[in-house]
Amino acid sequence: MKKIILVMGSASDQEIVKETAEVLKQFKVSFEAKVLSAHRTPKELTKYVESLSPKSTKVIIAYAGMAAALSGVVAAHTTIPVIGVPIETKSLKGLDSLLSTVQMPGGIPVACMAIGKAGAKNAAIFALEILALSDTRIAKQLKKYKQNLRTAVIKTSKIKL
Ligand code: RP5
Repeated sequence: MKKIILVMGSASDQEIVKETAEVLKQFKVSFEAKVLSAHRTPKELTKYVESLSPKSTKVIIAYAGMAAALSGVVAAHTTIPVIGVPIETKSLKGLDSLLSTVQMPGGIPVACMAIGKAGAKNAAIFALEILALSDTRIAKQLKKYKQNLRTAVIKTSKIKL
């Protein structure tokens, strides 16, 4: 079983999930991706999450839009840390997904990221930061990644308007 699992509520979420996948590939960390819905396939979702062992899987990232129950339901069935990514929606611009993901009751935490692409990218970085606690290769890569972000901003800091 992979250390990082990506679960999306619908195949229609995959464009956003790809943002996470790209970062993980860049860091050469493998992952498994699944489409499972809290509302449409509740039994299959439960069975899958219960099959994951904290001995091998270290982080689960869940992506869902609208009444986004997915990350919370995943968290309800495991002690593996769960990161939630709210998907942007047409009607409410993802505010619906954000509130459904972030407003978890006490005892069942979900680490909620930003709505959409930035959230999906940050989910990858956050998952890597968790792995880096016991993996020096990833820790070194993350340090370099943040240094590169800093350098990129410094390059553009002298701005003429
Ligand atoms: C959620 O409902 C999914 O995560 C998706 O973001 C949203 C809409 O799903 P589709 O109707 O496009 O399958 O469960």
